[in-house]
Amino acid sequence: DPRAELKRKAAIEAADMVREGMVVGLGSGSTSAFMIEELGRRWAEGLRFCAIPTSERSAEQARSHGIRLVTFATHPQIDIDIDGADEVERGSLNLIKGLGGALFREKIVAAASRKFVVVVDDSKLVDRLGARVPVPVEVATFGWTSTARQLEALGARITQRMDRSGNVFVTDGGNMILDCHFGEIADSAQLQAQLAQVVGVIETGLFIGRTSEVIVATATGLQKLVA
Ligand code: DER
Repeated sequence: DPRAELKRKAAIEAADMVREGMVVGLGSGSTSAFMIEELGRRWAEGLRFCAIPTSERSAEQARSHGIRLVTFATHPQIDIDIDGADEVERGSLNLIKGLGGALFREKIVAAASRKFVVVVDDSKLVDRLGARVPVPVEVATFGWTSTARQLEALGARITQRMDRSGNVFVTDGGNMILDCHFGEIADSAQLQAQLAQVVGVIETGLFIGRTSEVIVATATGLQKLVA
């Protein structure tokens, strides 16, 4: 993946923002994996911090580096959350996340963080959310076909998220994901409000007004976008 090197550079830049003693939100996905690997290197060099992971997969990777994991029970306030995104809207820095299936815990961690830093390569930048990817929506399994009909009434074409072996994907929280294809979204804040009202919807991959800054890796270097 030629973009892997770009993602890695951006992830290292983000990892550099973690200071001694911080409580760190660990994102999920391939870019976050580079960031966790870099934090593992810094932990091995003696940097001490603690972390709250946004997925079992990220937790496993952090544990393999010996990084100290904590929970919200003891650490309700996170200093910096570093995560990837599937789309970043230019200007607003609103996001679509969740193609990795971790959006529910990712949004909880982002919402609990003083600073939410998003790390992407420039292929993720769009003029309008929805341009390239659907909005992942985490729904309760109970009554999901009825929830799906309500989402279709809002204009979504729906695909049920499946896992690699072709079974229905189950999130870390035990729920399902319906990928909602809206096409370009004119007003993502309004859509988020509408989706959140649908009974059976647990959380959506629309991250509106939450981004502190975005580190973008391009072929010619790193860019920093600030909300
Ligand atoms: O699922 C997610 O929200 C991931 O963070 C995703 O948005 C980014 O994954 P990537 O870094 O592998 O592209």
